[in-house]
Amino acid sequence: MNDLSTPDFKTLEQFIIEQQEMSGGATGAFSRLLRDLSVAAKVVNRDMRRAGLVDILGASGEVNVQGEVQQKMDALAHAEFVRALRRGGETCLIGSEEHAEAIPLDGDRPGEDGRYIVLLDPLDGSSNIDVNVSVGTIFSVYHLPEGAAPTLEAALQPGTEQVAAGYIVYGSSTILVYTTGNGVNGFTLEPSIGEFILSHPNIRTPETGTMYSVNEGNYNSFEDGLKRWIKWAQAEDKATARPYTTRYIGSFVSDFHRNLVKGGIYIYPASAKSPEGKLRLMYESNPMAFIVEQAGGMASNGRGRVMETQPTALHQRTPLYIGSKAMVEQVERFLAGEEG
Ligand code: P6P
Repeated sequence: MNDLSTPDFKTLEQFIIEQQEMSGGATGAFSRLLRDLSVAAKVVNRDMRRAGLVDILGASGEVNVQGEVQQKMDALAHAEFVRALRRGGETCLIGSEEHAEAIPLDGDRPGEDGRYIVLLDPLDGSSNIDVNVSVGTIFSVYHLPEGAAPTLEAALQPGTEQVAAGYIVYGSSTILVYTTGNGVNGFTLEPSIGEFILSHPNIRTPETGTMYSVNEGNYNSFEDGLKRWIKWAQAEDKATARPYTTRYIGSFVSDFHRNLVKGGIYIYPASAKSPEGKLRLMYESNPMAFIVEQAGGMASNGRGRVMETQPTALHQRTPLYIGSKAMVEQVERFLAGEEG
């Protein structure tokens, strides 16, 4: 007996198959890759929810390539995504924040090596886990170029070449948001049936906003244009809804998701502590840039489009100004000395 009280819903799997059927000639490999990522996300979500109960909190004592003390959940999340992608057989190479080198995967189906490259921040913001602040996974997908070997060189493609990008935020709900270049859609995990359900169809980010996310503790070493913009945002002016509101969680995926839905800008600029910025280009900035552009927003390194950066290293960093288009454009004008 169908429980008519349950509102009709569409699962991520159904959505992926619909998208596949709309893209003529699709082999299903890409759909299987997205499924592999969603399965790993469910496992990481399960472990995240237990983190407080099972001894997987706190630092593993290892340091990752960034020199950051690796949280145990970081290591577990990395292992889970690698396991799921290796098992799925659609991926030939992984680049991960938690691993110094790119990781080649031999397809589990001999002779059918995967055609996709996946770049991954398995658990961004993991230093927040011990204090129960939401964290997230970020992924970026490229094709292996025709005739190329699955090496780091094949992975170092500009963000404009991405075929998909997404994130999972493990917050009050667990939400998976992704794009394949045809808009942005969000799915909320329904734990009672273990399915991601379409909850945020065709996300469009507001053209502007009144929230900004930046670590103002580094203010003194910001470049002048950014200092002037921050003071502009803090000035009293009812006509432009100022002063703006600061919201900075210290977890990029969470700040990004809030700004995507409500409007706002996230800024991690170059500073004395982080001369190249802190956010990584390949598996944080580029995937979020793809998503925000597909939702009508903008992502800049302060001087130009982040996704047009030609990468030279897997873990390279970039200054990042990302969110509502009008806000990013205005900060760029302040940085160029054309406003303020
Ligand atoms: P800070 C987490 O380590 C992270 O990469 C982002 O998730 C977050 O926005 C940023 O760093 C926080 O860095 O220097 O402000 O503590």
